[in-house]
Amino acid sequence: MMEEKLRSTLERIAKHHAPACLASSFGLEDMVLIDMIARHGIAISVFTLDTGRLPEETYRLMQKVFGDTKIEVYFPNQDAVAEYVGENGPNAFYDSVELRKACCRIRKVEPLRRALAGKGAWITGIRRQQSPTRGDLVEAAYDEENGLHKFNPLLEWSEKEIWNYIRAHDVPYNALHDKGYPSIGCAPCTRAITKGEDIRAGRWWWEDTSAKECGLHLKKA
Ligand code: ADX
Ligand code: SF4
Repeated sequence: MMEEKLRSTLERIAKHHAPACLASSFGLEDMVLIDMIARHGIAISVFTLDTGRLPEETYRLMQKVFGDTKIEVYFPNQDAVAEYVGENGPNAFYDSVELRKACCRIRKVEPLRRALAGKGAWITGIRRQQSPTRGDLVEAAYDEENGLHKFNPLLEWSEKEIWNYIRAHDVPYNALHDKGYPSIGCAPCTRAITKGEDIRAGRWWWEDTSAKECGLHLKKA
């Protein structure tokens, strides 16, 4: 039932908003979407933002996916990274929220702009339950910031429903999920969580909860 709805949603987006693309960080939700798109041959391209600081486990999964699905990989602007690291050092994101956001801007937000240029819509794996800041999101909206439609087709899926799909279709997933990492970003900015902690508690764990977004999904979509 949910799968049927997801399939028809993706097919509708592909048809009405071509060229449509999926933003993938190879998290569990993105793996569900990649599987759906590949299984049914839906005309949606897949891209990822390789920040250069991803965990080895993510690269291993990405390599596995490369076997069956074409992935467009976007990298940060080399000069911008060189300038930032030259001025502030490689791990300056721990020093202040400003420096952390500047790093995310260079390594994620600007490459995202390039990835979305010329596209009719983008699709994400965002779920409402992931974070209090995602409580008021909607499944489909115009993304003013990037100038195209944005779809969050898994918005109402629960973590259990995601896992059920992954297991039912034997979809590969990031090895870190079995080591206490429900939410995975860059290696230096992600840690495992302990029982009872919020699922995003391991992202930018040294910061206040209110600051914890990287800028990819800032605007109310
Ligand atoms: S983040 O804003 O905190 O980094 P999160 O990890 O929850 O985002 O992922 C939410 C969605 O954002 C993913 O399902 C994916 O669609 C997109 N996304 C996040 N990181 C990347 C990335 N590195 N490359 C492409 N898409 C990404
Ligand atoms: Fe930089 Fe950390 Fe943001 Fe990755 S998550 S872009 S390493 S600050």
